[in-house]
Amino acid sequence: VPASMVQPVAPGDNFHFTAKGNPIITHHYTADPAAMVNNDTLWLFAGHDFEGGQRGYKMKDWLAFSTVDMKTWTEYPVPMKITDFAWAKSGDAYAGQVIARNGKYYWYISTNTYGIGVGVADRPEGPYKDAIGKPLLTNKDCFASNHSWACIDPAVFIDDDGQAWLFWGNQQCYYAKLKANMTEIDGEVKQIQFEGMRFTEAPWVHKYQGKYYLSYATEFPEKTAYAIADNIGGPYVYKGILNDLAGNSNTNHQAILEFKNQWYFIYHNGGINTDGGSFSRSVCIDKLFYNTDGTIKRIVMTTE
Ligand code: FUB
Repeated sequence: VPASMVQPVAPGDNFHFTAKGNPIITHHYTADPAAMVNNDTLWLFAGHDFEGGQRGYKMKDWLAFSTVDMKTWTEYPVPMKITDFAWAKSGDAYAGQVIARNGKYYWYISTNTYGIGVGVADRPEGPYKDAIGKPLLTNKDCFASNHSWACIDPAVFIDDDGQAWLFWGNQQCYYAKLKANMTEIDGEVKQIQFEGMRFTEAPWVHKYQGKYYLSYATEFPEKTAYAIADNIGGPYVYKGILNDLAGNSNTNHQAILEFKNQWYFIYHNGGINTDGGSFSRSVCIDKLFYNTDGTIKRIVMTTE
Protein backbone atom coordinates (compact mmCIF):
# COMPACT_ATOMS: atom_id res chain seq x y z
CA VAL A 1 0.00 0.00 0.00
CA PRO A 2 1.71 3.23 -1.04
CA ALA A 3 2.04 5.96 1.60
CA SER A 4 0.35 8.39 -0.77
CA MET A 5 -2.98 6.58 -0.59
CA VAL A 6 -6.33 8.35 -0.61
CA GLN A 7 -6.27 10.94 2.13
CA PRO A 8 -8.80 13.70 2.75
CA VAL A 9 -6.95 16.92 3.34
CA ALA A 10 -9.36 19.82 3.75
CA PRO A 11 -12.11 20.16 6.38
CA GLY A 12 -15.28 18.62 5.00
CA ASP A 13 -13.27 16.78 2.38
CA ASN A 14 -14.13 13.47 3.99
CA PHE A 15 -13.50 10.08 2.48
CA HIS A 16 -16.14 7.35 2.64
CA PHE A 17 -15.48 3.64 2.38
CA THR A 18 -17.15 0.34 3.15
CA ALA A 19 -15.29 -2.22 5.24
CA LYS A 20 -15.11 -5.61 3.58
CA GLY A 21 -14.19 -7.74 6.56
CA ASN A 22 -10.84 -7.54 8.34
CA PRO A 23 -8.69 -5.53 8.11
CA ILE A 24 -11.38 -2.89 7.96
CA ILE A 25 -9.09 -0.25 6.45
CA THR A 26 -7.04 -1.26 3.44
CA HIS A 27 -6.08 2.10 1.94
CA HIS A 28 -3.71 2.97 4.83
CA TYR A 29 -1.67 1.01 7.29
CA THR A 30 -3.34 1.69 10.64
CA ALA A 31 -2.30 0.63 14.15
CA ASP A 32 -2.98 1.02 17.87
CA PRO A 33 -6.75 1.51 17.65
CA ALA A 34 -8.69 3.38 20.31
CA ALA A 35 -12.43 3.89 20.09
CA MET A 36 -15.13 6.00 21.67
CA VAL A 37 -18.92 6.08 21.38
CA ASN A 38 -20.51 9.50 20.99
CA ASN A 39 -24.32 9.43 20.63
CA ASP A 40 -25.07 7.09 17.72
CA THR A 41 -21.54 7.12 16.34
CA LEU A 42 -18.48 4.98 16.99
CA TRP A 43 -15.25 6.93 16.58
CA LEU A 44 -12.08 5.08 15.75
CA PHE A 45 -8.71 6.73 16.32
CA ALA A 46 -5.60 5.02 15.04
CA GLY A 47 -1.90 5.36 14.60
CA HIS A 48 -0.59 5.38 11.06
CA ASP A 49 2.29 3.20 9.89
CA PHE A 50 3.88 5.01 6.98
CA GLU A 51 6.62 2.85 5.58
CA GLY A 52 7.26 -0.55 6.91
CA GLY A 53 9.65 -3.21 5.99
CA GLN A 54 12.28 -4.10 8.49
CA ARG A 55 13.09 -0.54 9.45
CA GLY A 56 11.02 -0.10 12.58
CA TYR A 57 8.00 2.10 13.17
CA LYS A 58 7.64 5.22 11.07
CA MET A 59 4.58 7.01 12.42
CA LYS A 60 4.14 10.73 11.87
CA ASP A 61 0.42 11.34 12.38
CA TRP A 62 -2.78 9.89 13.78
CA LEU A 63 -6.03 9.22 11.90
CA ALA A 64 -9.75 9.51 12.76
CA PHE A 65 -12.69 7.53 11.39
CA SER A 66 -16.37 7.25 12.29
CA THR A 67 -19.23 4.85 11.65
CA VAL A 68 -22.85 4.45 12.65
CA ASP A 69 -23.26 0.86 11.41
CA MET A 70 -19.77 -0.75 11.66
CA LYS A 71 -19.74 -1.18 7.89
CA THR A 72 -19.71 2.21 6.22
CA TRP A 73 -16.95 4.51 7.46
CA THR A 74 -15.96 8.12 7.11
CA GLU A 75 -12.32 9.19 7.28
CA TYR A 76 -11.47 12.79 8.19
CA PRO A 77 -8.53 14.97 7.26
CA VAL A 78 -5.47 14.16 9.42
CA PRO A 79 -6.57 15.39 12.88
CA MET A 80 -3.18 15.51 14.58
CA LYS A 81 0.51 15.12 13.75
CA ILE A 82 3.59 14.47 15.83
CA THR A 83 4.80 17.93 14.84
CA ASP A 84 1.78 19.42 16.68
CA PHE A 85 3.75 18.52 19.84
CA ALA A 86 6.84 20.74 19.64
CA TRP A 87 8.52 18.91 22.52
CA ALA A 88 8.19 15.55 20.79
CA LYS A 89 10.68 16.63 18.15
CA SER A 90 11.52 13.67 16.00
CA GLY A 91 9.41 11.17 17.95
CA ASP A 92 7.01 8.72 16.40
CA ALA A 93 3.25 8.98 16.80
CA TYR A 94 2.71 6.02 19.13
CA ALA A 95 -0.53 4.80 20.67
CA GLY A 96 -3.17 6.94 22.36
CA GLN A 97 -6.83 7.28 23.27
CA VAL A 98 -9.52 9.95 22.94
CA ILE A 99 -12.18 10.78 25.53
CA ALA A 100 -14.94 13.38 25.72
CA ARG A 101 -15.07 15.75 28.70
CA ASN A 102 -16.11 19.32 29.45
CA GLY A 103 -17.54 19.72 25.93
CA LYS A 104 -14.10 18.96 24.49
CA TYR A 105 -12.20 15.92 23.20
CA TYR A 106 -8.89 14.98 24.79
CA TRP A 107 -6.46 12.78 22.89
CA TYR A 108 -3.77 11.27 25.13
CA ILE A 109 -0.89 10.29 22.89
CA SER A 110 2.51 8.75 23.27
CA THR A 111 5.80 9.18 21.52
CA ASN A 112 8.73 6.87 21.79
CA THR A 113 11.35 8.45 24.04
CA TYR A 114 9.62 11.79 24.73
CA GLY A 115 6.68 10.62 26.84
CA ILE A 116 2.93 11.15 26.90
CA GLY A 117 1.12 14.29 25.75
CA VAL A 118 -2.47 15.48 25.44
CA GLY A 119 -4.18 17.05 22.46
CA VAL A 120 -7.51 18.88 22.69
CA ALA A 121 -10.21 19.63 20.11
CA ASP A 122 -13.75 20.94 19.92
CA ARG A 123 -14.90 18.05 17.75
CA PRO A 124 -13.98 14.35 17.77
CA GLU A 125 -12.50 14.59 14.29
CA GLY A 126 -10.31 17.51 15.33
CA PRO A 127 -8.21 19.34 14.46
CA TYR A 128 -6.40 18.73 17.77
CA LYS A 129 -3.75 20.98 19.25
CA ASP A 130 -1.28 20.40 22.05
CA ALA A 131 -3.31 21.19 25.20
CA ILE A 132 -0.40 22.04 27.51
CA GLY A 133 2.69 22.62 25.35
CA LYS A 134 4.74 20.07 27.28
CA PRO A 135 4.60 16.36 28.11
CA LEU A 136 2.00 15.27 30.64
CA LEU A 137 4.24 12.39 31.72
CA THR A 138 7.84 11.47 30.98
CA ASN A 139 10.17 8.61 31.73
CA LYS A 140 10.79 9.93 35.22
CA ASP A 141 7.14 9.08 35.97
CA CYS A 142 7.94 5.48 35.05
CA PHE A 143 10.09 4.92 38.11
CA ALA A 144 10.29 1.15 37.85
CA SER A 145 11.62 1.08 34.30
CA ASN A 146 14.92 2.08 32.85
CA HIS A 147 14.35 1.97 29.13
CA SER A 148 13.58 4.90 26.88
CA TRP A 149 10.10 3.88 25.75
CA ALA A 150 8.68 3.04 29.21
CA CYS A 151 6.30 6.01 29.09
CA ILE A 152 3.93 5.04 26.25
CA ASP A 153 0.42 3.83 25.51
CA PRO A 154 -1.90 6.02 27.58
CA ALA A 155 -5.39 4.64 28.22
CA VAL A 156 -7.97 6.97 29.75
CA PHE A 157 -11.07 5.96 31.67
CA ILE A 158 -13.77 8.03 33.41
CA ASP A 159 -15.40 6.18 36.28
CA ASP A 160 -19.08 6.41 37.24
CA ASP A 161 -18.21 8.92 39.97
CA GLY A 162 -16.71 11.25 37.36
CA GLN A 163 -13.07 10.62 38.31
CA ALA A 164 -10.81 10.31 35.26
CA TRP A 165 -7.86 7.91 35.36
CA LEU A 166 -4.88 7.41 33.11
CA PHE A 167 -3.07 4.08 32.68
CA TRP A 168 0.10 3.67 30.64
CA GLY A 169 3.46 1.91 30.42
CA ASN A 170 5.77 -0.57 28.81
CA GLN A 171 6.98 -3.57 30.85
CA GLN A 172 5.40 -1.96 33.93
CA CYS A 173 1.85 -0.61 34.09
CA TYR A 174 1.36 2.75 35.80
CA TYR A 175 -1.78 4.68 36.69
CA ALA A 176 -2.76 8.02 38.15
CA LYS A 177 -5.78 10.27 38.62
CA LEU A 178 -6.36 13.15 36.23
CA LYS A 179 -7.55 16.50 37.54
CA ALA A 180 -10.98 17.72 36.38
CA ASN A 181 -9.26 19.83 33.71
CA MET A 182 -7.97 16.55 32.14
CA THR A 183 -4.56 18.08 31.54
CA GLU A 184 -2.81 17.56 34.88
CA ILE A 185 -1.98 14.50 36.91
CA ASP A 186 -3.62 14.56 40.34
CA GLY A 187 -1.40 13.12 43.07
CA GLU A 188 0.83 10.12 43.03
CA VAL A 189 1.72 7.85 40.12
CA LYS A 190 1.19 4.23 41.18
CA GLN A 191 1.97 0.87 39.66
CA ILE A 192 -0.35 -2.06 38.93
CA GLN A 193 0.90 -5.32 40.39
CA PHE A 194 0.29 -8.24 38.04
CA GLU A 195 0.01 -11.86 38.92
CA GLY A 196 -0.32 -14.03 35.86
CA MET A 197 0.92 -13.04 32.46
CA ARG A 198 3.63 -10.41 32.13
CA PHE A 199 2.53 -6.90 31.18
CA THR A 200 4.19 -5.73 27.97
CA GLU A 201 2.20 -2.61 26.97
CA ALA A 202 -1.15 -1.35 25.65
CA PRO A 203 -3.37 -1.17 28.76
CA TRP A 204 -7.10 -0.61 28.18
CA VAL A 205 -9.63 -0.18 31.00
CA HIS A 206 -13.35 -0.77 30.73
CA LYS A 207 -16.13 -1.54 33.18
CA TYR A 208 -18.68 -4.32 32.93
CA GLN A 209 -21.30 -5.17 35.54
CA GLY A 210 -19.55 -3.07 38.17
CA LYS A 211 -16.10 -4.66 37.73
CA TYR A 212 -12.94 -3.14 36.26
CA TYR A 213 -11.37 -4.95 33.33
CA LEU A 214 -7.74 -4.26 32.50
CA SER A 215 -6.69 -5.75 29.17
CA TYR A 216 -3.10 -5.50 27.95
CA ALA A 217 -0.52 -6.86 25.57
CA THR A 218 1.48 -9.69 27.11
CA GLU A 219 4.79 -11.31 26.12
CA PHE A 220 6.37 -10.61 22.73
CA PRO A 221 5.23 -11.26 20.05
CA GLU A 222 2.13 -10.09 21.80
CA LYS A 223 -1.09 -11.78 22.81
CA THR A 224 -3.82 -9.90 24.66
CA ALA A 225 -4.42 -10.84 28.28
CA TYR A 226 -6.93 -9.50 30.77
CA ALA A 227 -7.54 -9.22 34.48
CA ILE A 228 -10.55 -8.16 36.58
CA ALA A 229 -10.73 -6.12 39.79
CA ASP A 230 -13.30 -4.69 42.20
CA ASN A 231 -11.36 -1.44 42.45
CA ILE A 232 -9.70 0.62 39.76
CA GLY A 233 -6.24 0.21 41.31
CA GLY A 234 -6.65 -3.51 41.80
CA PRO A 235 -5.77 -6.05 42.94
CA TYR A 236 -6.38 -7.33 39.40
CA VAL A 237 -7.00 -11.06 39.10
CA TYR A 238 -5.59 -12.55 35.92
CA LYS A 239 -8.30 -14.19 33.80
CA GLY A 240 -6.42 -15.50 30.81
CA ILE A 241 -5.55 -14.82 27.22
CA LEU A 242 -8.21 -12.91 25.35
CA ASN A 243 -6.66 -12.78 21.91
CA ASP A 244 -3.94 -14.80 20.28
CA LEU A 245 -0.98 -13.62 18.23
CA ALA A 246 -2.35 -11.36 15.51
CA GLY A 247 -1.01 -12.71 12.24
CA ASN A 248 2.09 -11.11 10.76
CA SER A 249 2.41 -8.53 13.54
CA ASN A 250 4.47 -8.63 16.73
CA THR A 251 2.03 -6.27 18.39
CA ASN A 252 -1.69 -6.58 18.93
CA HIS A 253 -2.86 -3.39 20.73
CA GLN A 254 -6.57 -3.60 21.65
CA ALA A 255 -9.56 -1.42 22.46
CA ILE A 256 -12.74 -2.84 24.01
CA LEU A 257 -16.12 -1.14 24.05
CA GLU A 258 -19.87 -1.56 23.63
CA PHE A 259 -21.71 0.01 20.72
CA LYS A 260 -25.41 -0.46 19.99
CA ASN A 261 -25.72 -3.43 22.38
CA GLN A 262 -22.74 -5.33 20.98
CA TRP A 263 -19.27 -5.48 22.55
CA TYR A 264 -16.29 -5.17 20.21
CA PHE A 265 -12.62 -6.06 20.32
CA ILE A 266 -10.60 -3.73 18.10
CA TYR A 267 -6.92 -4.53 17.45
CA HIS A 268 -4.36 -4.61 14.70
CA ASN A 269 -2.67 -7.34 12.71
CA GLY A 270 -0.41 -7.46 9.68
CA GLY A 271 -3.27 -8.46 7.41
CA ILE A 272 -2.22 -6.50 4.32
CA ASN A 273 1.47 -6.48 5.07
CA THR A 274 3.45 -8.23 2.36
CA ASP A 275 6.93 -7.01 3.30
CA GLY A 276 7.61 -9.58 6.03
CA GLY A 277 8.26 -6.97 8.72
CA SER A 278 6.01 -6.07 11.62
CA PHE A 279 5.67 -2.37 10.96
CA SER A 280 2.86 -2.21 8.41
CA ARG A 281 -0.19 -2.95 10.51
CA SER A 282 -3.94 -2.85 9.97
CA VAL A 283 -6.88 -2.30 12.30
CA CYS A 284 -9.37 -5.15 12.65
CA ILE A 285 -12.66 -5.46 14.54
CA ASP A 286 -14.23 -8.60 15.97
CA LYS A 287 -17.14 -9.19 18.31
CA LEU A 288 -16.51 -9.77 22.01
CA PHE A 289 -18.75 -11.95 24.20
CA TYR A 290 -18.92 -12.44 27.96
CA ASN A 291 -19.63 -15.63 29.84
CA THR A 292 -22.33 -15.48 32.52
CA ASP A 293 -19.65 -15.27 35.24
CA GLY A 294 -18.26 -12.07 33.70
CA THR A 295 -15.20 -13.65 32.11
CA ILE A 296 -14.69 -12.97 28.41
CA LYS A 297 -14.80 -15.61 25.70
CA ARG A 298 -11.60 -15.85 23.72
CA ILE A 299 -11.75 -13.61 20.64
CA VAL A 300 -12.32 -15.35 17.33
CA MET A 301 -10.33 -13.35 14.77
CA THR A 302 -12.18 -13.22 11.47
CA THR A 303 -11.43 -11.99 7.98
CA GLU A 304 -15.06 -11.52 6.96
O1 FUB B 1 2.73 1.61 17.43
C1 FUB B 1 3.84 1.81 18.24
C2 FUB B 1 3.78 0.97 19.46
O2 FUB B 1 3.66 -0.41 19.09
C3 FUB B 1 2.58 1.19 20.36
O3 FUB B 1 2.68 2.33 21.17
C4 FUB B 1 2.53 -0.10 21.08
O4 FUB B 1 1.35 -0.34 21.78
C5 FUB B 1 2.74 -1.09 19.96
O5 FUB B 1 1.57 -1.35 19.27
